[in-house]
Amino acid sequence: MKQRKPNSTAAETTIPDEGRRRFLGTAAVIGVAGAGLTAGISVAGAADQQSGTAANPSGSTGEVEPGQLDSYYGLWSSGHAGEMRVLGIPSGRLLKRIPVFSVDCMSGWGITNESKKIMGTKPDGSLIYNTGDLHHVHASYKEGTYDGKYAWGNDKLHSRLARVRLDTMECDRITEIPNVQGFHGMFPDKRDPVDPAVNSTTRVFCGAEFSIPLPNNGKGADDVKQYGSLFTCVDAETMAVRWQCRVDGNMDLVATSFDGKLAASNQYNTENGVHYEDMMSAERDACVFFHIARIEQAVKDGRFKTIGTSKVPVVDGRKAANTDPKMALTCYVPVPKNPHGVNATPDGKYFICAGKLSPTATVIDLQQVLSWFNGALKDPRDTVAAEPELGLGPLHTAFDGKGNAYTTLFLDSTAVKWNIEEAIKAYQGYKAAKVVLDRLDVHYQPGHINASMSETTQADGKWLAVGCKFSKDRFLPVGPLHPENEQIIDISGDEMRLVHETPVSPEPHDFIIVKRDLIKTRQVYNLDDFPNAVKDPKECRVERHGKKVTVYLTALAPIFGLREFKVKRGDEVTIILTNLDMVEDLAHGFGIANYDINFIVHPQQTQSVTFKADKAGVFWCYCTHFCHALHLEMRSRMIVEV
Ligand code: K7E
Ligand code: CUA
Ligand code: CA
Repeated sequence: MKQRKPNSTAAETTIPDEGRRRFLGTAAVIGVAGAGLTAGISVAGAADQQSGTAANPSGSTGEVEPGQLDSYYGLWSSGHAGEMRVLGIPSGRLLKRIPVFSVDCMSGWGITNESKKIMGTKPDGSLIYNTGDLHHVHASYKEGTYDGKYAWGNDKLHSRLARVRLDTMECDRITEIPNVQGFHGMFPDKRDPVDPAVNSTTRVFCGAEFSIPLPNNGKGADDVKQYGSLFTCVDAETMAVRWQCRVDGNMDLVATSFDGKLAASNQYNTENGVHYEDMMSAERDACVFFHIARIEQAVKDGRFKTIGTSKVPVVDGRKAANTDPKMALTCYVPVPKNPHGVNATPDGKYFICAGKLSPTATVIDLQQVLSWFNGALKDPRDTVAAEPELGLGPLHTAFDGKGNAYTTLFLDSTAVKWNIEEAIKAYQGYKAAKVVLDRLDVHYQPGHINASMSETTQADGKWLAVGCKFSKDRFLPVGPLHPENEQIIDISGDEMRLVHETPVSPEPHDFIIVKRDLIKTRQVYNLDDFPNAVKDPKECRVERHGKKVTVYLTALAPIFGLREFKVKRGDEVTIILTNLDMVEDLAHGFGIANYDINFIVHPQQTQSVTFKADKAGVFWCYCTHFCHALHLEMRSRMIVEV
């Protein structure tokens, strides 16, 4: 197998001159702000920069020259780091880490009252969870392509679904899913629901990998028959859990159809095994399909139960309860041994399940699945349109919008390009079908793979990223754990060409690559969006109600509104801090020595923290984020009196 090198030096992106000028203009304003107090600058530059997307002519190196912008946002998972990451694509440059499930001083995530409210707290005010495991990132759709509104990430560890708003690229909601463990695959609707009477907003569908006793209340641990897995539907806007559907076996990844009718999850444990060996005894497992409209009708009709203390309606999608296809909520399509990954083709016709323990990928025809649900097709296996042999350890599949699929082969350390229609012809017995078009070594053991705009109607066939689980010898060693390796591949030509690679902190799983002009970010908050904002330095003060003390503070470079404030030992202190600066990128930090508090507040934003003043003395509070030539002088004193 070959490994190809880049062969040209074509620059990747250009910014239109107009956007460029405004960008430089905004940067200059920051400099001015540094010298004094500038107000009233509206920040439109960033939106302008995002217009226009450069092509990658075949032969591009993927190199983005200094000062140039990437043409895509990569929204990356981070696994046990618990955060979402933003990479520029094709450069692979890390642009931002978005804290989601883990505490992070960069933003004060898990430290401010506002972030704690999103993350969830115990009665004593401490976080319910300090850890997470974010595997999958998917963004909101409108009419088959990204609308730039939200991105979601799952927490496999504590079964939570988080939402990140894409205008600020900050997490705004986290929902815990009841009665499941190992919440793994997740995918939002790709269009507004078919029947507006049944549901008014789009949904996010969630699979659960581990079965648990239902209810999980300390009884039934030894009775496998009481174990089950639930497929969950969450409302995209309210983030409330709408309904759940109990299945036989487990679930892994999730895909949704472009017409809003079907969702599916691959199942590797149809054996309902509790131990490792048991999960591999069957030659075939399944891809379970959900008939969404029927499930929502069943919920509406009251044909559901609830489990344990949860009020969420649970419908029965198990085989025994769904023997009549015309009434069935679920359809179990047999696919070879322990599949992993299920992906929807951008033409809306097929779901593709990768084989993992089978060297195949299974192409399932969605029209045929609907036929089965209508009683026109007897055997669910007849929904399979193709099952090409690709190589060892197929895991995930991406698309170029030209009828080709790209599948990672974990054991072969290869990405394989194959043609879907040719695979269908081969399955129908056409001997001359040319299924596999190209193979490329990747380094090493690839898991997820994705292409620019892959699972949208705008799949553009430009860039492919491969998340390699092991980098081995590719980077300077840094102790026992090597970085992972995200490899960027040009797929604009007939052959895949590796253009470069980026080491990333372990361990990302899934990611998506979104055209940059589909995401419009904002840089300055609206002061009025914060009811507790301190709108003028003159409003800075200390208010006491018994042992509860509130400190109202402003930050305006390079000065905090109070040079000092006094509280008493034993007080419960709440500090409310508003950043009155109005210029993009002019964040201030607030750290209190020996009090374990550190957060930042963005222009026109208000953040607060609450803590017990349990140590007497003088404690410097200083700006922890470089903001100004006099940043070091930007301080206040908290005096805790005995
Ligand atoms: Cu790593 Cu998407 Cu959790 Cu496959 S999953 S590799
Ligand atoms: Cu304000 Cu540094
Ligand atoms: Ca199995």
